[in-house]
Amino acid sequence: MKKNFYVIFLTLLLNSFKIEAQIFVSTNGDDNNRGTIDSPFKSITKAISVALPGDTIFIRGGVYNLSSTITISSSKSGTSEKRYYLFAYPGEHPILDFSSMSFSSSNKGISLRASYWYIKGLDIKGAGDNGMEINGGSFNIIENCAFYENKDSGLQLSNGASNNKVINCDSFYNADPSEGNADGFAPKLTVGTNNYFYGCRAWQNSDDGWDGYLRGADNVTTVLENCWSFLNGYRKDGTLGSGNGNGFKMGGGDNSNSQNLMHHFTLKNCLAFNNKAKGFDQNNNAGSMTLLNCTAFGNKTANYRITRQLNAGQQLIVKNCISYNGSVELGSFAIQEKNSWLSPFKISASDFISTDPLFTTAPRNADGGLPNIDFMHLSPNSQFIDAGVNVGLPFYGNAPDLGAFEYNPVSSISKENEFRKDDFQLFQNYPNPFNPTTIISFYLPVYSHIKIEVYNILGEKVVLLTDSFYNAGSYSLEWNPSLHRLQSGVYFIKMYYGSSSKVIKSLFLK
Ligand SMILES: [Ca+2]
Ligand SMILES: [Ca+2]
Ligand SMILES: [Ca+2]
Ligand SMILES: [Ca+2]
Repeated sequence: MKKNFYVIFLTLLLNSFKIEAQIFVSTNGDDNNRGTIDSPFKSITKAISVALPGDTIFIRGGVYNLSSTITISSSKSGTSEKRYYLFAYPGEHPILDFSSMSFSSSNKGISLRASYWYIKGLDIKGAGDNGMEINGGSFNIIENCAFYENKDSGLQLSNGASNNKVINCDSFYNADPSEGNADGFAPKLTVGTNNYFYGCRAWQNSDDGWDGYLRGADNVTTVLENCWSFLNGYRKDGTLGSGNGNGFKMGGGDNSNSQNLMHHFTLKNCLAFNNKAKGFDQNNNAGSMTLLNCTAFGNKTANYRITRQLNAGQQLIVKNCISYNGSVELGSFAIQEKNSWLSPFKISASDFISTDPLFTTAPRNADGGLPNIDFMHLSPNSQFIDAGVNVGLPFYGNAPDLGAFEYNPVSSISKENEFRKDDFQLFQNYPNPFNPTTIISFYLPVYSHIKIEVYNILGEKVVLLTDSFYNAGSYSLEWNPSLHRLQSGVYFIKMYYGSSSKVIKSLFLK
């Protein structure tokens, strides 16, 4: 009795002083426990049932085998001042495995009907429908979650869901039995307005990477920034599926959209490649579409296809975009500027450091950001560097570049070698800046022909450091620019191997 008194007293105290609680869930917990770190609950639903606005539910690592939907009802909404937090415990990796669910539209993994939740760090797999559906909820943040092997779209936004932010999430291998419905991210059908995706990846979903097809909703806006969509329409095993297979599908409606429904899309710094059908696809959207600094590569049907006339007063704006190895089909109404298919550009593989997508599914950085890889990044001599028009996005150098990846030798290169255990590596020279000599180290996973050249700031080759065959392993070269009568300044050191190359930036200070 005494203990109960204290619990009641403490609860009153917590409520009256609005002290946020931490509630813990663990695979070895028990719902009769107190929900503390030492006495965790077993089920997420139990934690949700006792949580109050401002509370944080921490999910400990491990696999949670779940067979019924976790519903967060609208009565559990927070406020802009006091969210609910549903977080992976820091440094741990909870996997919510719904694989025992049968295929059914009512078998979502998480059904988020509330607003002002912040959900972070969860894997959600195997659900009988969506991995997560935001059903009418607004102002939620979904960060660093992965949705995979669900039997409909990984993350769907429905029933007026608006003003949600989806940050650094992955959605892949989602497939419905017919293969025609499961998208990676689906702000579609009855979605609300002003939803935002940042740093997300969608790959090998049976239907589309993103899908903004409308039925019920109209005149809604979705914004995507720094998102990648690839190999949609292909199965987990890599074989061709029967779904639509578009990268970013921006709209449409029934009967080729005879209702002229509008899904206004803005895509900035987005990348679509190797999708079964189109990279950036209008799908009869009658609303405005703005594509800034996007890159499309190798999409089978078309890299860009936006040809249907828009509703009066709507605009298609395409600026600073790149298309490589695929067609561009834009209506004459498009407002275009500085795209790679326009004069005077003539695109080629040499514009890119790498066109090999090998690492695009690599693990994310520690901060949850997309992996730092050189795929479709501009090579130091590319015609597209500083060749764009100012569209209000941050840029380096004298002007914006074309494409999804602004060329920034200093930061992009220093981070570049973070996770390449099986790949060729060219390490940042040391010391740097340097005088009089510096060490250039590189690593080869296999016996290779290696050429290392140095270029000045004008892109002129000034030194050949090596051109030879090397066994697998690590090597170091010492370089003394004075021996080549070079002046102080920036030099780019470029290693060629096979048909690829890597580059680092160095600073020689005499
Ligand atoms: Ca469904
Ligand atoms: Ca479809
Ligand atoms: Ca679709
Ligand atoms: Ca630039």
